[in-house]
This record gives sequence, C-alpha cells and structure tokens, in this order.
Amino acid sequence: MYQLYIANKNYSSWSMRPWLVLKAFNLPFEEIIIPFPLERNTGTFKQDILAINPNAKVPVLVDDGLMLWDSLAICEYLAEQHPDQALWPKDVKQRARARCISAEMHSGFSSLRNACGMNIRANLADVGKRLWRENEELHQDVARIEQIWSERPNMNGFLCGEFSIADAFYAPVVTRLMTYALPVSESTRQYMQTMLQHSALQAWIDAALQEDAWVNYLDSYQQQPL
Ligand SMILES: N[C@@H](CCC(=O)N[C@@H](CS)C(=O)NCC(=O)O)C(=O)O
Repeated sequence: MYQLYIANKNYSSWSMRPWLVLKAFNLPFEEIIIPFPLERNTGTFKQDILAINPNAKVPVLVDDGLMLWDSLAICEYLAEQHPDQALWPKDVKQRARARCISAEMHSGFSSLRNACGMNIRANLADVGKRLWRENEELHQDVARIEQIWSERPNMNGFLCGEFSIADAFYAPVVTRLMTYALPVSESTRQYMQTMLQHSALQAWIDAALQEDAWVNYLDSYQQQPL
C-alpha cells in the first residue's frame, strides 16, 4: 500500500495536493503525519522527515521501496500506476491543458503563496482587505488564477472536465480565497463551490479544522486558534 507522508492539514498546501488525488480516486494509502514544529528550528520535524527524504520536505510518497519527494512527480506517478482511472483527463487536449495549469501552479503564484499562506481554520478577512489594498502582485496572481478557472469547459464542473490532478493543484487556492476573503468573480465563486462540495476536499478541511497545533512561523498574521 502507498504511504503518504504529510504535515499539518491546516497549513501544508503541498501535502494537500497528492492527498486529495489519492482520496478522490479511492487509491488506498496509509497517511503518516509529521507535524511542523510549533516554532521554527524546534521539535523533531526536520530529523523525522530527513530520515525518509534527504530533501527534508513533505509530501513524500513511498511505494514498495520507491521514495518520491515532489507533489507533481507523485501525482504523475499515481497517474501512471492507475491508467484505468482519469487522474489526468482522458481527452488529449484537456490532459495537455491540465498539465500546463498544474505546472503553472507548481512553479508560480509566489505572491499569493507568500502573502496568503494556507491557514484553513483562520479567518483573515481583515488581513485580506489590507493585502488587497497594498499588494499589486497579489492582484496579478489572483487575476491569472481567475482567468485559468474561467476557461473550464463547463461552468458547473471542474477545471478540465471531471475532477483531476489539476483541481487538486488549485485546491489550496480555494481555501486561501476563503481564509483571506479576497474579492473574486461570480464564476470563481461557482468553481469554489464545486470544489467545496467534493468529498475529498471536505475530508481534508474537516481534518484541518480538528487540528489545534498553532505553528507560529506559518501563522504569519499571528492568529491564535479560536
Ligand atoms: N516542490 C515541493 C514543495 C514541497 C514543500 O515546500 N513542502 C513544505 C510543506 S507545504 C515543507 O515541507 N516545508 C518544510 C520546510 O521547509 O522545512 C513539492 O511540490 O512537493
């Protein structure tokens, strides 16, 4: 069985992506959580993850002695292992598009990622208002994401048809837009609703809300848990 090493569900956006893919496609896996330390450079996160991955980051997928340490490579591997299921869309053009937009997320949107760290249980609407006033690059990232989302083939559906790896890659944006209450279009809100109704994303969010660890260096706006 696959083993997926992840960190806290409230904070770890890269962990979320392959986890959603495994869940959404009902691929059996053992989940192993290595929690982030509550303060930087404390705790055992570093030594625990280093024992598995010399790159010292999560997520990590282990399959029968093979260790994979990158979210996109993990998803590619899962797609290859399960060719009967459409982890990437079956349609060749949608598949190519899904790969492009997943790669764009994997290597881009640093302004959104840096300014609006994932923090599912927090309500940072006031922070979001301030960021929206002050951060022009954040506007550009959100505008590009809204453009990508608006090009989905069916307004009631997912980014490239059925739920695929591409949706898993944008799932942390859905939670960030909620946490920071950034102003978005009706079409964007519709896609967010479609995603929030997906059982895999619901399961991740429910689990994140059960966590109580407050990781101060990831909670950059110093929001204490309620
Ligand atoms: N490119 C990597 C990024 C992985 C990554 O940055 N993971 C973060 C957690 S979301 C991490 O492990 N951070 C721990 C650290 O930097 O000490 C991927 O796609 O998997």
